[in-house]
Amino acid sequence: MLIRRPPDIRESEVTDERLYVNRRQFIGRAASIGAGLGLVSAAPSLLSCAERGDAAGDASGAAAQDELTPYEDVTGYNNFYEFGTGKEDPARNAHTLQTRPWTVEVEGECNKPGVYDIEDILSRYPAEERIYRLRCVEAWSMVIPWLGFPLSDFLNDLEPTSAARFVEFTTLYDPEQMPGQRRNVLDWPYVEGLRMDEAMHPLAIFVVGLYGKELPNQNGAPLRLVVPWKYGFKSIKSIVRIRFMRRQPMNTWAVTAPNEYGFYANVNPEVDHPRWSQARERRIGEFRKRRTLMFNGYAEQVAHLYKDMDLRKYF
Ligand SMILES: Nc1nc2c(c(=O)[nH]1)N[C@H]1C(S)=C(S)[C@@H](COP(=O)(O)O)O[C@H]1N2
Ligand SMILES: [Mo]
Repeated sequence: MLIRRPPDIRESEVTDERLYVNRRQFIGRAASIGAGLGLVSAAPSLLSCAERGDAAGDASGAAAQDELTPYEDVTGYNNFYEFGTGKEDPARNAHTLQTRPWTVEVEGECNKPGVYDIEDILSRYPAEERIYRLRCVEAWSMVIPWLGFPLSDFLNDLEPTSAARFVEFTTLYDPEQMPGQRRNVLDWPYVEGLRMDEAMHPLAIFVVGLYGKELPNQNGAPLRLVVPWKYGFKSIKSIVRIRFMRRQPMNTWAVTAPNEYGFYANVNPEVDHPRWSQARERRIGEFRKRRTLMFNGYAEQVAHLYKDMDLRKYF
């Protein structure tokens, strides 16, 4: 099949005039603080990084040799239950989400609690491209050129105290904007959490865009987490609150089905989901099944975080 690369995507195919203007503003802002993400320069760098499998790609998680999942699939086949439970629902319904104005509330065990404006976050933390695999618990996967910045950059600036052992993230709750929240399919709002050392790992990023563009609503605009060695459900979308905690937070899927979804949710081909195997996965756009890799292929970088843990117990 034809795998489309970023330079092959014509502007008119992927966006409308309004988004185009937004994107120019977004990119202009990033460029003004030195990220150099101009549209013209972004495309060739995407191509060369993906094709060369160069050092930058390897450092960002060794996914550089993988074919990128086409833009249409990344933005058209989603899990975002706030907009429906079908894979095509988010792309169809997420236009009701208003991503400006947008604030992120910070609370708990840190010296800099407060309300942070998304514009300030975007201008303070330059977005860089990271090509990561995303492995959904439902045994499909994608390879996505995210635009984001290390989660640790932001968290460190909030000065967590020594009492902070976990960090919790919460999605917007607003059934007007998120019609899926009118049904009790999940315990709203969607909540996720990480242990502090996981959150500080350089592979964990806050994402603000993909394929060189502003993040589409269905992918979790304006700010989402991406933790590439964990099942996709840990990568919480449209975040409005961050809380530093002494105790392990609850997370939505573990609340919903505690025997099926744990807190850690590390990608692990050796621990099956109670209703299906996790040994293989289907890369979206392919027909053959691939072997699922331990920690989604990031074992070299992250296995030390779990070295004394029983991964069957802490699944
Ligand atoms: N708020 C929220 N975040 C969410 C979800 C969701 O339903 N609501 N789904 C998760 C799941 S199960 C996956 S696989 C990824 C999908 O991310 P993508 O649609 O950008 O590929 O988002 C995760 N983040
Ligand atoms: Mo998922």
